[in-house]
Amino acid sequence: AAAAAAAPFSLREVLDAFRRCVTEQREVLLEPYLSGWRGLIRFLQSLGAVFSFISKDAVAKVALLEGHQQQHGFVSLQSLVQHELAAGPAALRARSDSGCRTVLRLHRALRWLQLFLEGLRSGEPRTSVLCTDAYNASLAQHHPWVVRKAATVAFCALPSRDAFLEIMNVGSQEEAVAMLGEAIPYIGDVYSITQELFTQHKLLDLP
Ligand code: 1PX
Repeated sequence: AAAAAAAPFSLREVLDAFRRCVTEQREVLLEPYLSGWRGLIRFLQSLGAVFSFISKDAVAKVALLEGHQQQHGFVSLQSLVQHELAAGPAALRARSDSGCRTVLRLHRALRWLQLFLEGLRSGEPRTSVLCTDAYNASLAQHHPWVVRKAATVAFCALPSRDAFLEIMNVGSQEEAVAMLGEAIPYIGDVYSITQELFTQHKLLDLP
């Protein structure tokens, strides 16, 4: 049967989306932001079923944001925040389906990504250690014990660094490491602009 082979995809294009996010006015564009997340999720799904409880949550969050984006025509994170804040901070805090609280979850995960990619680039061969350290320094403090436990168990199923650089599909190990070096600052940029935006509007602790 002519099974549709999954298009080979490179992590280069995925990470490139985060470069396209930031405008000259230092706005974060939603379209490339969500497209970057969709690519990361696809990558995570290709790592196996052990990670599906993580990818399912990420898929739901991206879908929620796509819905808000389509409904209101938001172009940037800034316009989404402006729009939701207009109802007042109390109303925003009371909503469990707000774009802001959902972005905040992805934002914290983006910090994990930044730290994890820095670790991969550094040469440490034990990806589970890299992943656990990155997680403990970012998302873990926002997760209850049972989620932390499940995440830590899943991290043990991560492929080795060599295999990881391979499946990124960017070329040789050297090329993969060089690509990471180029991409990480763009991710850092998206992270710090969002962090500033959420700090400014006191949204960093949205329940
Ligand atoms: C070369 C590297 C590429 C690797 C790509 C991997 C993309 C990872 C995408 C992870 C997105 C995780 C979003 C988590 C958001 C979150 O914190 N959700 C929790 C809170 O949500 P709520 O709506 O209830 O307030 C929710 O409880 C999440 C549950 C699932 C477990 C989350 C564990 C996150 C671990 C992060 C890293 C995993 C990637 C490992 C493989 C490389």
